[in-house]
Amino acid sequence: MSSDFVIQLGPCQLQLLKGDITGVAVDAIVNAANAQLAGGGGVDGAIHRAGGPDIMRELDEIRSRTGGCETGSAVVTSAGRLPARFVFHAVGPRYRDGQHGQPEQLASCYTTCLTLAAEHDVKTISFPSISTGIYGYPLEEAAEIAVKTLANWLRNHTEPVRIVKLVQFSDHDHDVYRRHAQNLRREFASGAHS
Ligand code: AR6
Repeated sequence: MSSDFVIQLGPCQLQLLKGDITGVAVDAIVNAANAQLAGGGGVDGAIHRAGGPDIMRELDEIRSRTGGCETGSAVVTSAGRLPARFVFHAVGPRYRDGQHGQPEQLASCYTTCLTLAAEHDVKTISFPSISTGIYGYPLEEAAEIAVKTLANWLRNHTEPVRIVKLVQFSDHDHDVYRRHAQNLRREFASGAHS
């Protein structure tokens, strides 16, 4: 699956792709998990189906040690049969009203995973559209948070991450992400962020 939209940020690229994240080869795949780390539907179900049972066995062990994972944070497992070394299981906020820290929690999913990437020498990482399925976060708001948070992080921290792939599952989602990424590219070109 090739990327049809790229923002170059110094040595790093932010790419947009449409398709199934479980088929995209990277060092780390980000999952949209729940606080119980219990598996579920959506991309979480797809990752466990494609990756096999080892991933849940590792999550069982993490859950018995820590009780789960806070919203806005993430835990690391190996990737089983997926074309990756790691899965970062990020817990996005369940949308209520866009208040009560939900935008910050969503942004924190992205920055936490990039921090984990740096700790695990991850050069390529893929993200689904966290919280915008079962958790009901409005796509427009979530896409803006995802694109801006990732681009700002990449502009300030380069090593070791080189390529961030944002993977949308539908044409509609892909169009919305493209629009937000195009806006951002225009802002960078006009120097608004320099
Ligand atoms: N590849 C890429 N994106 C996908 C795929 C896939 N194979 N499958 C779904 N998506 P969701 P959430 C998109 O619901 O909103 C689970 O039960 C999907 O179209 O997977 O964060 C967890 O266990 C949507 O755009 O995650 C939690 O309980 C995006 O992935 C809860 O759902 C996220 O949708 C988390 O809900």
